[in-house]
Amino acid sequence: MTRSGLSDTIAAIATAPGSAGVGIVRVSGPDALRVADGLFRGRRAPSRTPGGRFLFGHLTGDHGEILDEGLCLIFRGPRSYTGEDVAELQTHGSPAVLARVLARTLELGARPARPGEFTLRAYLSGRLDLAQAEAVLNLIEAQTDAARRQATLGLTGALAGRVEGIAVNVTRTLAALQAMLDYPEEGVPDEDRAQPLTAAAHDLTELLRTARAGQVATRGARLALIGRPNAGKSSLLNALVGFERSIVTPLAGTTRDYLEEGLELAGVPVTLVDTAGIRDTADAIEAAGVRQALSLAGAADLILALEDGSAPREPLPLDPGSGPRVIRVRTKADLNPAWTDPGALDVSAVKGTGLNDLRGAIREALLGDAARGEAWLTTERQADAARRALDHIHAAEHAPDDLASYELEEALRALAELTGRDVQEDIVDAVFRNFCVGK
Ligand SMILES: Nc1nc2c(ncn2[C@@H]2O[C@H](COP(=O)(O)OP(=O)(O)OP(=O)(O)O)[C@@H](O)[C@H]2O)c(=O)[nH]1
Ligand SMILES: [Mg+2]
Repeated sequence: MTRSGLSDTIAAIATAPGSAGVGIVRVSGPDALRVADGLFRGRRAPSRTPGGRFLFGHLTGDHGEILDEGLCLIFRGPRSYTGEDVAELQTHGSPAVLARVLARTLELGARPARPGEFTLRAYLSGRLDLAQAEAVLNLIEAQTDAARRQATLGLTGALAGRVEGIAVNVTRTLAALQAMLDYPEEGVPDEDRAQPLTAAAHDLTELLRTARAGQVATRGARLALIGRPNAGKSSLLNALVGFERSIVTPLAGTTRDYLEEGLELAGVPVTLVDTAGIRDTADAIEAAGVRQALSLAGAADLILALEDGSAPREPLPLDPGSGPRVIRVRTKADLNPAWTDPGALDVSAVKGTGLNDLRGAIREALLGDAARGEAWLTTERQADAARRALDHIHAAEHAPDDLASYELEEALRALAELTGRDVQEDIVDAVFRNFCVGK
């Protein structure tokens, strides 16, 4: 996508494919209202109607024949989504009608919009910062309430506000450093340099902590159920999803292949992965399942490590420390305990006890403090910029003054990138390419 051609007028069907009650063709650009004039018959011509109004009338074909009854919403730049003149033609949501109306706008001089081009124009006209544009994308794609909430927060510019606060502190330190270099005889107190920088590093670390949670809320998380044979993994999966998804028998080694089931847990899209029980075995099929289980555990966002609470304890070969976080679950809590562990959650899949505590622990492990925080980092691009800014700040903390200035300027550049005030064209293009046409 190029910056050129912003002076032309673009059009696209803005609503999802398929039949619906209402469908919208969106037209944006200097000729948007004139294009609308060409196909909309109402009490007034769209180009003679003030912004913020709508007209009721008919959408017509090239011979004036009526295609559908509908509305024309008129926005005049800069007070529109794109910052340009915009006409939104609302018809009944018939794919045939929408296709004809779109074709008409193209005959009248508009060109087909590229994916994300409406939002790109909003960004280029300064209506949205890049983080807000990403929030639009996340909002369109939000399948769950947690994802929707985050995207809405992003839309308000809350993230930009948080980043701005960090940038202010970096700038203060940079100013102090520069004063020192320019007027060495004046003497700038050390705390004027160090303190704002410590605050900036702290805030940035907090913000980075939200990155994983933000991605989890948007994209979902994979949870691997890991344990010895007969620990109750399949039973727990069934209890959490609410139906008999996985085969349960009293025989150890029932599950061999892994299987997945999606559900929403506390507003987060979660994929539960049931795996083969881990043990040494001569059976080649089961051994393959065990290897698979261990590799699924390593790739998961969170591991539920299940141990049978009614049988002698056998430690699981999961290395603590590295790898995904682990929630320990003591299963079969309805039976006589063979052991107890305050670090494990007592759950009975058969009786259904402990399931709510488990759901709470999962939510806490996935979203953590971020669930209570304000704006999150929701894309890898944002997290990467935040990480680089923090690296430069840390480097500045230990560098001589002239080098520190350089590091802080780099940190500010990374922070500006985070909200998109200073980003290279190819990054902007990559962000907008993910949009669908009409957004
Ligand atoms: N009393 C009681 N029995 C349970 C509970 N959960 C599982 N069981 C029993 O334990 C046995 C094994 O359960 P599964 O869910 O198949 O265990 P698994 O970990 O999937 O076993 P594999 O697939 O063989 O690795 C079955 O007979 C279950 O009925 C529980 O909470 N309470
Ligand atoms: Mg099983």
